Amino acid sequence: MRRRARNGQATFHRFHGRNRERGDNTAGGLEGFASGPAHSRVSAAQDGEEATAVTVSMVKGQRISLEKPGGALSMVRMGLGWDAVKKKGFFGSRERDIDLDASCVLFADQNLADVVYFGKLVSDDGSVRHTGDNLTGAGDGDDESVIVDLNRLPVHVTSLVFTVSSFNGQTFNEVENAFCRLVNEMDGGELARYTLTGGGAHTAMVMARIYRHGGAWKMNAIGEPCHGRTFQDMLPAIAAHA
Ligand SMILES: [Ca+2]
Repeated sequence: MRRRARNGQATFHRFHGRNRERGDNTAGGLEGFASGPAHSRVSAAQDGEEATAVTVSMVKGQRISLEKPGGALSMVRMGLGWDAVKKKGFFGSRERDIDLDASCVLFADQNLADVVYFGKLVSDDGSVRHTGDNLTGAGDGDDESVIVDLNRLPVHVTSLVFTVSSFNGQTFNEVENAFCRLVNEMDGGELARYTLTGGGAHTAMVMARIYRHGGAWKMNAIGEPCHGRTFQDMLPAIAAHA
């Protein structure tokens, strides 16, 4: 779904010409990641589907391997969801729609390679696809998703950083139940989930990264608050996690 109210979308494609800056605090704050899952639970997967039997509930900074027992992952979906905080008022509780936008920034080492977001739903090579803009956060489950065909991803792409940003500048104090979760798109099994807690005066978050590591894929729960209404505003913060 496109929103005509968003003027200047075409200019976003100019990011290819931007300076490819890298934050100088690249590793800062990432060293203390947890060594194991916060907890695991058994999902509704049927007997025998070992690969999808466990969801890892990730904590901020945690890294996990995404290797499946018995075979590599081929297609994954990063689903992002949120709800608007319900505010109690004179006429009862009400909620104001909040339009968060999921973006996925592709990096080749530290260089920006491509981006997928509401204004560009498919990566140049077709391997990364955004399922479309959600303007309100209404409903349960994933509000916006990015599907990644890991096998089709060019070999020079080394990491994908997933962000959410608040298009109308509303802060995370107006957001609740925000999460991202990585799903095996082939069977629907949830591989990992990272839930945000607390609000905050920020308007954007670097949520997570999936990256190549020794020929395998890993996921890193980042959870770094930042500011920006689009991924462009957040590029220095995003690049620090490339
Ligand atoms: Ca949106």
